[in-house]
Amino acid sequence: MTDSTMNEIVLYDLACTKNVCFSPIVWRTRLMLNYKRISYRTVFLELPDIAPTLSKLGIAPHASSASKYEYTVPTIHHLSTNTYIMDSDAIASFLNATYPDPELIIKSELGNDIATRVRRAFGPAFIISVTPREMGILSPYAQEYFRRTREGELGHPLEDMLSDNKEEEVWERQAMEMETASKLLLKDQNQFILGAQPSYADFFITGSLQSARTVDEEIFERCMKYAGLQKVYNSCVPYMK
Ligand SMILES: N[C@@H](CCC(=O)N[C@@H](CS)C(=O)NCC(=O)O)C(=O)O
Repeated sequence: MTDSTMNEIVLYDLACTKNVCFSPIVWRTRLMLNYKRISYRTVFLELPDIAPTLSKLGIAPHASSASKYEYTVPTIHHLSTNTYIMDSDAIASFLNATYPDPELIIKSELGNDIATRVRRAFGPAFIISVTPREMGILSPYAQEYFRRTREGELGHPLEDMLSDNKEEEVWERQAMEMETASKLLLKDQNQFILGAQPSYADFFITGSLQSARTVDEEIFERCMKYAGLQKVYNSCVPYMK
């Protein structure tokens, strides 16, 4: 069974006022769907509607030991088998098993190592620069939820992250590690991290960059000064839609 437009999958994604995908995690799934040329349609959910919508579909919540939130996007509905899958890693495994061609390498020592080093280098700056600015692209309804839940986790107002030059300090503090991570991405002559074809590691990095770009173009431009990130991002542009 497919839906009326013959899509194979419904992708539950996170809504924003720009009406595009902005979650770095959903971008990983989206890039994979696009790379494998799987037809899908998107259902954008406002943050506070994720749990009520997905629970109503009969999806079991995440175990509390596995996730801060009971329900999350990305979630997919594979229409022909009527299977719902929540969690990007589980979705990636399912897509690779169900649509093996073209193959996408999800786990590899080199890919994991590089993605981890890029995350360690850029992650702290992304948290400070991106998180508070997400408020700028959420609807008032989602803003209230986002502020309440994230400030509850952080233990302070979102705006504090941008006060007292904290943002510049973290980018400066991380600069050397960022440069090292960027060089690592340039080491190989191949277009992608693991060779001539993309892998999940490329999508991990590109998803975060595209998310930052949607939240605030300046953060993205700052990242693009690192040639390694620029190379990965540009290589993945064909799979972005
Ligand atoms: N482990 C999950 C994490 C997904 C996740 O945290 N998604 C966020 C959006 S980026 C979410 O759905 N949050 C629900 C909430 O804040 O209530 C995965 O990899 O899919």
